[in-house]
Amino acid sequence: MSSTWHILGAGSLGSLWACRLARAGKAVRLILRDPQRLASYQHAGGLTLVEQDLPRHYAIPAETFDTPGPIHRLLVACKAYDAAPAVLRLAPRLVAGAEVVLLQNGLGSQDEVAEQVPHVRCLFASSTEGAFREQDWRVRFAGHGFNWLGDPCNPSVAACFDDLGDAGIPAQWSTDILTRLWRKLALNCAINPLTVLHDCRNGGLLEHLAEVGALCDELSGLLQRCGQPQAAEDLHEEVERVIVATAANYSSMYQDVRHGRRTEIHYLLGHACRAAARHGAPVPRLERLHQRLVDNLTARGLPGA
Ligand code: NAD
Ligand code: KPL
Repeated sequence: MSSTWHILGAGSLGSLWACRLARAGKAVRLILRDPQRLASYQHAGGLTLVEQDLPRHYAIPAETFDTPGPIHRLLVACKAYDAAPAVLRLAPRLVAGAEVVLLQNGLGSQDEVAEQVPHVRCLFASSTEGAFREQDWRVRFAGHGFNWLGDPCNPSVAACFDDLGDAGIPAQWSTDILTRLWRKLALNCAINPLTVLHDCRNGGLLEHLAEVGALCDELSGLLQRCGQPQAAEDLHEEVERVIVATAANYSSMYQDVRHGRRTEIHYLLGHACRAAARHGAPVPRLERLHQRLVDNLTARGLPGA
């Protein structure tokens, strides 16, 4: 198996991972959307990663979907709604047993990808690192955090995992990655939609703690019904802790909406509501919240899914 990392999605997190892997001497290749994007990238001459105000340039090679050649190791770093269609285009190049790391927030997109490429090993990731694009091909590392990777179908550590340590990417192999993803999803469901609806920073929810608490109760019940009791433990307390600790920040969903970008609602609140329906769990508050958010997004001309 080749150890070259192909990176699909040269946005915020994709660039952050690509630059760290490349500077550790790992072979990295970016997969760009089309020849126009490739030309724009080649004109820039590489990616720039800004860390602690210091920009550094990385001349990482790039290609498009149509470039021939097998892929053994793929990092999927696009948004949840783009992941499955993008991976499908690469399916013919992915060798049997290739390792595919899925960086998407929320749940649902990982299964969509796995359905498209049953011949590869999908590794689910949950990241608390923060990065954003300052301009095309230039990304700022904004918040140190951590990454958990795991495979819900196979507890053995993936071969690609050692590269992360070598590259200084803080990560742990997790045998309960679904629990981690559910917990993060629940936190995001309790905080992010309300920040959009109340048009506030995370700290603004301190004025709506009853509403937050009622959502946490429903989310905890849902997690139990979905066989994720650990993800439900002390959820309400952690949500309040996160609201206080990130009081000055705008949630990721708030920022998407503010910049007129499509949100990942389908893989967050949408996933929670679909899971509730499948398990026959009544979640009237989550459903009402989902409807209010869809209405709000639609009124702004943004997709409600
Ligand atoms: P982003 O929008 O900055 O980057 C996504 C990139 O994928 C873009 O450059 C886009 O052009 C590219 N892309 C989309 N479809 C493509 C295709 N078909 N072919 C090639 N490229 C394609 O997104 P991001 O912020 O890096 O987020 C990626 C995922 O990571 C999301 O699910 C997000 O929720 C999650 N996440 C992000 C952060 C963060 O700080 N940015 C933190 C934690 C989790
Ligand atoms: O992850 C977050 C986000 O903004 O997406 C936090 C800060 C936890 C709020 O849900």
